[in-house]
Amino acid sequence: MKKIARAHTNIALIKYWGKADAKLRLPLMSSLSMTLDKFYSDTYLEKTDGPNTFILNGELQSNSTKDRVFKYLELLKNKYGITDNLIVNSINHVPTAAGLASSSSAFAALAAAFCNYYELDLSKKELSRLARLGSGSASRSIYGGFAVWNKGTSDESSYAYALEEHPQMDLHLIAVELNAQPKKLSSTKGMQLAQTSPFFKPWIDRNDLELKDMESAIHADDFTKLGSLAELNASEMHAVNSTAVPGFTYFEPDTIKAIKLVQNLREQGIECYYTIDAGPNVKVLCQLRNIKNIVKAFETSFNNVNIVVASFGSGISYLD
Ligand code: 2P0
Repeated sequence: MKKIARAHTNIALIKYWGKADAKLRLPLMSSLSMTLDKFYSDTYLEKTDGPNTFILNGELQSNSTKDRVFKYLELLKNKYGITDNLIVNSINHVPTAAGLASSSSAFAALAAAFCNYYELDLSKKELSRLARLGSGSASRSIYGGFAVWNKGTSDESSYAYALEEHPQMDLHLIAVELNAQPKKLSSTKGMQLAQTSPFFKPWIDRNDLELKDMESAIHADDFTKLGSLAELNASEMHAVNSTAVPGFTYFEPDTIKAIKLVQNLREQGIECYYTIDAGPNVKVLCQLRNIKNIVKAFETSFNNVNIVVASFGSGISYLD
């Protein structure tokens, strides 16, 4: 049996930023993402006579990361009537240099490793639902290419599906790490607070329209439309953060500098768009012909910036 489950991280072009049900991780909006090739988590399980154990990148974990993994493991075990204690072995191939969160790949890989280990034979839809219970964005990492997480209204109806698993679109993502410090406000807390913004409801009301527009940009292979919509959606997410009560921001001064750089590059005819998640780092969407110039511009404008260029990654896979 192939024992390692591999899941790639994904970046939302239409963001998930609010829960309708925190326990079931049902979102307030549907989201759409691009799975990335360069960043992934490999996970496998072993039974143990000792207590549950989590080993990440070869190191025994004893912090809050471990608590979240064990809580999820208990949920999986209870759901399928399993009483074994387990060792979770994970390797995150998400370079710290990328400044990307790894919870999407981590919980997708763990869900897949568990189902694989116990030969549960779940459909991808069921696996997506299960991964969602670990971390919302993990529901989308079951698939390669473009995935949509349909918000649904219940555990059964909230899952992701593949919009296009092997897109031919000329789309690349330049992950720019401006700041390697761990974020001060978790996504879970940030998305709770965001709901106090007077602009939160108007934003949610636009979700169907933005999702439909993004899907049609993908189907039409329209990079300009895709990039503009992704940038708008990310800006809306950060606008509701800054107008929450109390307001907050994930931006650092360098984040603003990077936004301006993207705008300047665009004015010079180098087409690119930014998207930003729950942290200060910036991801730049662009086409192949502009990668070199954009990377050069970031290296010139920032000292010691870490840059990783990614494109489409695949869905869940299993390895020996
Ligand atoms: C997303 N993010 O759609 C959004 C955009 C960050 C900004 O999903 O609480 O770690 O585990 O369900 O998935 C980060 O939140 O949140 C996230 P939980 P998750 O990718």
